[in-house]
Amino acid sequence: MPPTRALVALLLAIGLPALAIAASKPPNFIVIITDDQDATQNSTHPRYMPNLHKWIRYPGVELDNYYVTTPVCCPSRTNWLRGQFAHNTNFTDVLAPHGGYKKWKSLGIDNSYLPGWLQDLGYNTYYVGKFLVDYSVTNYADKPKGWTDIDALLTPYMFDYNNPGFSRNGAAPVQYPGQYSNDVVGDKALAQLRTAIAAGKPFFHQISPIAPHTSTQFFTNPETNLTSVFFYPPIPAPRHWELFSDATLPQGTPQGNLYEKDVSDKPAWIRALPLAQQNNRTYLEEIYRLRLRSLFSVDEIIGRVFNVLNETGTLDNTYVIYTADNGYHVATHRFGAGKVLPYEEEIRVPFLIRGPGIKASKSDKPENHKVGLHVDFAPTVLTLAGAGKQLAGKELDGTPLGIYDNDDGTLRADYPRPKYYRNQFQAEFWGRWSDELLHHLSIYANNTWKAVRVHDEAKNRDWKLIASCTNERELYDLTYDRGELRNIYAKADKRVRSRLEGLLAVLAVCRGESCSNPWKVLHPSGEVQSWAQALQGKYDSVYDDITPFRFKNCLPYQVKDNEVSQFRAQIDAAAAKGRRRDLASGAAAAASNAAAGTTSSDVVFIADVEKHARPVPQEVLDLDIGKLFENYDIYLA
Ligand SMILES: *[C@@H]1O[C@H](CO)[C@@H](O)[C@H](O)[C@H]1NC(C)=O
Ligand SMILES: *[C@@H]1O[C@H](CO)[C@@H](O)[C@H](O)[C@H]1NC(C)=O
Ligand SMILES: *[C@@H]1O[C@H](CO)[C@@H](O)[C@H](O)[C@H]1NC(C)=O
Ligand SMILES: *[C@@H]1O[C@H](CO)[C@@H](O)[C@H](O)[C@H]1NC(C)=O
Ligand SMILES: *[C@@H]1O[C@H](CO)[C@@H](O)[C@H](O)[C@H]1NC(C)=O
Ligand SMILES: CC(=O)N[C@H]1CO[C@H](CO)[C@@H](O)[C@@H]1O
Repeated sequence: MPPTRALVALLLAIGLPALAIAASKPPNFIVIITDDQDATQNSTHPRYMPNLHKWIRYPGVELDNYYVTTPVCCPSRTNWLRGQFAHNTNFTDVLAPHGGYKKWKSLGIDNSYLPGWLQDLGYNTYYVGKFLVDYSVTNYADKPKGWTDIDALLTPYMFDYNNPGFSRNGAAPVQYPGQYSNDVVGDKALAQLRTAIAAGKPFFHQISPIAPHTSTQFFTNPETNLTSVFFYPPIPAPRHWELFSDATLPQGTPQGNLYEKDVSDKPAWIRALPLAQQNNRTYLEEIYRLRLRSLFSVDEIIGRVFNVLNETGTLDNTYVIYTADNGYHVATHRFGAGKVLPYEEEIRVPFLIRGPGIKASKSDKPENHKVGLHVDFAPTVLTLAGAGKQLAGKELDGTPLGIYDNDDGTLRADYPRPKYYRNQFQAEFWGRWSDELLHHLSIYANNTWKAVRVHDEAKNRDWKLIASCTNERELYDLTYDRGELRNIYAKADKRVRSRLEGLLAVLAVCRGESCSNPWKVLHPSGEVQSWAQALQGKYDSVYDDITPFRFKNCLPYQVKDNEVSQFRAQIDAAAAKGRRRDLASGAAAAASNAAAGTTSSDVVFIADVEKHARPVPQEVLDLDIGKLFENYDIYLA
C-alpha cells in the first residue's frame, strides 16, 4: 500500500469512529423546576420572566395542556422522577407518616428512578436545591441515591429565603446567613454546570429553587417549648422588591373565577368558606406580586445557565426544560393561597422545552396542545437519551410527551408518534386542605379526591369529573367553563357523565398501559381508542353497566380496600404479568447498551458563594425535626 493510502486508512481508522461518536453523543438535560408555580395566573408572562421567554419559549415550545397528577410537592416530585402515579408509588404525602423522607427511603424510590437509570446509560447526574421537605439537618447523611453530585436544601432552612442551609452529598450541613436562597441555588448550579461540562460526559442537571413557595419559619415558644411552623408570603431578592408594583391578579382571563360569589354548586366544605372582603383582597393581590418578584431571581438563573451553555458551545446538544412541582391558586373561588385541590390552577403547571429536534416556536404563546403529565417526564428523557427500548421493566405509567408535534425534522426517528395519543388522565390527592395564607387555622380534613380530565383533541372539547371521598361529585364542561364555576354533574348529558365515570373507574386504579390507554380495559376488543368514539350511542350499555368508582371512607392515605373499582383486580393481574415479561426484555436491552461516556475529567468548580458557608450550630443539629412538624397547624400571614 502506498504511504499516502496507508495514512488515509489510518486517519479513517482513528477519525471515523471519533466522528461517529461525536455525531451520536447523547444529549444533556437541564431541568429548572420551581416550587408552587401556576400556569393559569400569568406568572410566566414575558414581562415577569423575560429569560424564560428568550431562551426557552421562543427557541423552543410551551405545552399548554401539561399537568401534574398530584398537586403537592414531594409526591409530585416523586411521580416526576419515578414516572409513576402516586397511587402506584404510594408516596402520597409531604410528611410522615404517609410521606416524608423515611417512607420515601423505605419504599426504595431511589433504588429505581430517573437519575439511577441515566447513570446506567453513562450519564453524570447533578442536583441542587429543594429535594424533599423533611430532608433535614438530622437525616442528611443518608443522602438520596443516583446523583453524581447532590447539594440539597435542608429543613429547617429550606424555605428560609435569606438563610438557606444545605448538605452536599451527605456531608455536614452548612448555612449561608444573609444570602438569598435562589441566588445561592443559582451560584451552586452554575458551578455544577461547569463541572458537568468539563467532565465531558452527557449529563442530567436538575435545578430546584424554592420560589415562589411561601416562606416558612420555625419558632419555639420558650414558655411552652412548643415549636410551630409559620407561613409567610414568599420573599423576593432584596434588589427585586420594587418590581411589578402595578401587577394585578388576572381577573380578566376566561377563568373569571376570583372571589366566586355563588358556590352553591360546590361541595359543602367550600360552601362554608367566607367570601374574602376588600382588606383581604388587597392582601392577596400583594401575595401575588411577591410571588412574581420572587420568581424574577429564578428567571435570572435561567439567563446565567444559558450564558454558560452558549459560551461553552453546549447549547445545541442540550435539552432545557422549565416546569414546577405543582400549580397554585391565589384568590380563586373562595380560597386564599395554596394548592392540593383538583381545580385547573392547582394541577396545571408551566412546561417549556427546547433542544435538539424541537422546532423553535418563535412565539410567546403555547404551540403544543398535547396532554402532558409529570409521569411522562422520565420516559421522555430516557427516550431522548436513546434508551427508548429500555422503558419496559421500569413499571412506568407515563409515555413520552407529544413533542413529536414540534419535530423540526431531526427529532430521533425512534421517538414514538402514536396514532392515538393519550387525551385523558386522572389526578389524585389524599389528606387535608389548609389555606397557606388567608384562612388562618382553617383546616378541612376530608380533602381526599380523584379526578378525571379529558381533552378531546379531535373536537377540542374539555371535561373534568371530580370524585371526593365524601362521594360528592363535580363535573365541569371546561370548553365553556374554564373557571370551573358551574358544576353540572346532575344535569350533564348522560353519555358524557357515564363515559367520565367509566374512565374514572379505570384510571383511579390504573397501572402502566391502562394509564395511557384506558379504552383497552373498557373495550377489550380494541374498537374504541378515543373519547369521541366512546361517546357513540352503541356503547351506552357498556358504560351503564359500570359501577362508579367510590371511596368507602375519607382517609388521609391510600388503602386499596377503601377505593373501590370493579377494574382493580384485572388491572393488577395484567400489570403483574407485564412485569414478568418486561423484566426479561429489560435485562436484555440493558446488557446491549454501551456506556455513553467517553472522556472524564475530575475538574470541580467551586461556587463563589461557598466563602459565605457557615457550619450549622449544634442546637439546630440537635433539633427533633419530626417534632417540628407535629405542630404545623398554626398559620400566620
Ligand atoms: C400505603 O401506605 C400506607 C402508609 O402510609 C399504608 O397504610 C397502606 O397500606 C399503603 N397502601 C398501599 C396500597 O400499599
Ligand atoms: C423547656 O426546655 C427547657 C430546656 O430543656 C427546660 O429547662 C424547661 O423546663 C422547659 N419548659 C417547659 C415549660 O417544659
Ligand atoms: C399578564 O401580565 C401582563 C404583563 O403585566 C399583562 O399585560 C397582561 O394583561 C396580563 N394578563 C392577564 C390575563 O391578566
Ligand atoms: C453566545 O456566545 C457568543 C460567543 O461566545 C456571543 O458572541 C453571543 O453574543 C452569545 N449569544 C447570546 C445570545 O448571548
Ligand atoms: C370526614 O369524613 C368522615 C367519614 O369519612 C366523617 O365522619 C367526618 O365527619 C368528615 N369530616 C368533615 C369535616 O367533613
Ligand atoms: C377569609 C377572610 O376573610 N379572612 C380574614 C379577612 O380579614 C379579616 C380582618 O382583617 C379577618 O378577620 C378575616 O379572618
